[in-house]
Amino acid sequence: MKAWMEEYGRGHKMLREAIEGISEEELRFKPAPDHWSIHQIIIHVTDSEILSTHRMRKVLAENEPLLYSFDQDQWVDELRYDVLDREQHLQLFESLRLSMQPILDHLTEEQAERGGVYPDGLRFTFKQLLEYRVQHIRGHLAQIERVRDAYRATQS
Ligand code: NI
Repeated sequence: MKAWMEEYGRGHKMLREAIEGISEEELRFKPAPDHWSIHQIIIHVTDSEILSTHRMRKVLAENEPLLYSFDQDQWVDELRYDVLDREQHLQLFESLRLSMQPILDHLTEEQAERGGVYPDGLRFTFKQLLEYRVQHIRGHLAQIERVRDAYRATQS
């Protein structure tokens, strides 16, 4: 659990490092019409963080609450991620993670095992939700690398 918390705390730094020095053209590049640009990935990661921070707080505050998911592709289109401000979202992501830090610092074993249930009946504990947050960033960092490879391929 400690290692997950530590990486959770570094998520913002990892994202910043992954996009450091990348040109706006590359940040907006889409490997295919239905694939996300790095810009869109950053906004998605933040939107996902808004929902999951709420989810993590709900699990701690309420007794076996109902948890919600979102249709991520629909959000990209309907919220027009292309016109949203990336820097604002990076700051928001950082604030969300920082806001959880005192909660994590004082987390008891009982709290770590508290859970919530999705409409399909799947139950997740706070600990699992936290681990999923870390894996979510890992997955999207790998995706950013794939987009960068695809961009480089168009430049040669
Ligand atoms: Ni995602």
